[in-house]
This record gives sequence, structure tokens and C-alpha cells, in this order.
Amino acid sequence: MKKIFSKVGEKEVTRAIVEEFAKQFLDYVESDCIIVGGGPSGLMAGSVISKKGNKVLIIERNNYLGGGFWLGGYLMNMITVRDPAQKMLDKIGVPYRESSKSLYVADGPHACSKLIAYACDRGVKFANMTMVNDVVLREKNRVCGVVINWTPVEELPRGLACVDPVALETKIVIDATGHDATVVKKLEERGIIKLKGEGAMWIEQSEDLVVEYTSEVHPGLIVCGMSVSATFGLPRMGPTFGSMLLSGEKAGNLVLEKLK
Ligand code: 48H
Repeated sequence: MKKIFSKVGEKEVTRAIVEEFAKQFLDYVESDCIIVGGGPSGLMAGSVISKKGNKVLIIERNNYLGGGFWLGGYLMNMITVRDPAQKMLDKIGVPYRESSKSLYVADGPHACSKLIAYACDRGVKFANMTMVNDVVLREKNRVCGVVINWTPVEELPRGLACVDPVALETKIVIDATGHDATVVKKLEERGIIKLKGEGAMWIEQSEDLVVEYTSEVHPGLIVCGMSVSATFGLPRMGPTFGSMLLSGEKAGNLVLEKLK
């Protein structure tokens, strides 16, 4: 048989993966920014921060990136954005068409994969199948890092596995966990913040509000995307994603200001 591939075996493949993973993991034990959640807002925030040469790690509990951006609305994989968010689609190179005045529709998988590539091209690193289950708090309860475990370990019945998680230090954390607002909830559990909970759907109001309320909710913790709605009790917008991209961009710029 004529060989097409060069002579490389199992041990070399395993070594390549372990070495590169361990090198990156060690490097990102300390970073400039940790983003919890790899949906549209987190990916956009990461792209903005990383483009300036900062070390950004996105932690995602699933084995894929993109959050709700793949499927758009109601398991129909078309996404919509309202004017002016089509300019963000231009930026990441996603084709779209105007469906009605100022409403644009694009293919979900195309938009999502382009956004993931956009973040990768700008240097964002990822930890998939990894779940943030707590925060690191220091003086005056400043958020200084996150506590992580492998998602499958975290999901095991409590009686079955007693595995202590590990912690990563960082200068600033972004909660981009969507409807769950997981990181903000950790502060609420300790009586530091009060979560208002997401409001009912009202597309026209919600998108402006999400962008407006994208902010540092507690020293060391910025919220973006749907976690803004959950934190501040804002209306939801359903299957339209412009504010996720603009909120992510704003969160990224807030982090850049802080890192200066
Ligand atoms: C690690 C975690 C953890 C954790 C959650 O839901 P997302 O797509 O979030 P956004 O805010 O970027 O976008 C929201 C959008 O998809 C949406 O749902 C809209 C617009 N809804 C409107 C409406 O009215 O319903 O992504 C969040 C990501 C997901 O991939 C989660 O798996 C991940 O965060 N995640 N990752 N550790 N503790 N919690």
C-alpha cells in the first residue's frame, strides 16, 4: 500500500495534545480577563479585549462554543439583528439580507462560526467542558478569579465524587453566562448583590437597555449579554441578537479601560 501520511503514531499524538494543553493551562492560571460563557456576547467581548494583546480565557461548560447563537429562534437556525447591529455582522464577515425595514436576517451557523473564528483570530483562548462554580473574592469582596471544575465531574451526583475544584486568577471577570447569570448568582448567594431576574419579552425596549446596563456590577465583575437582563430585571428580546454583540463589544471596551 502506498503511504500518504508520514510515520506518526499514538504516543506522538497523545504527547502533542497533553503538552500543548498543559502549556496553555499553566499560562492561563493567571490572565488579564476571564469570560465565563462562550455565547455571542462573551465571544464578542473576548475579541475586543484580546485584539489589544491581552490574555483572555473564555470558559465554556459545553463541548461547543456559540451558546444560543447557532439556533436563532425556536430551533430555526436563522438569526436576526436590528439596525445598527448589521454593522457587527459586516465586521465579522457574515452575509445577511434585509427582511423588513431595519431588520436583518443571517444564517445562524454561518454567523456563529464566523464569530468563533473572529475570536480565535484575535487570540482568545478557550477552556471547554469546564464549569465555573464559584468566584475568588479578596479584600472588599473584589472578584479576583474563578473556581472551575470539569463539567462531567461537576454534573456527577454529589454522593459519588468529592473532587475539589481549582482556581484561576485574573484581573477582571465577565459574566457572559446568558439567562443563568451564574457568576452574579454566586455573589447573590453571599448577600453581596441582589439579582432582579429577567423581565418579560419586549424587543423594542430590551435591546437598548441591555447595552445601556452593560457595566461593572461589582468590583472586578462586568456583566454582558442576557446576564445583564437577569441582573437588572430588564425585558428580554427573544430571537434577535444585535444587543448581544453590542453588549459584548461594550463590555470588552470597559475591560480595556480598566486594564490601561
Ligand atoms: C461555564 C457557562 C456557565 C458556567 C453558562 O446563552 P448564551 O448564548 O449567552 P449570551 O448572553 O451571549 O446570548 C444570549 C442569547 O443566546 C439568548 O439566549 C437570547 C438573545 N435570548 C433572548 C431571550 O429573550 O430569550 O451563552 C451563554 C454560555 C452558554 O454557552 C453556556 O453553556 C455558558 O454560557 N455557561 N459556562 N460555566 N457556570 N453557565
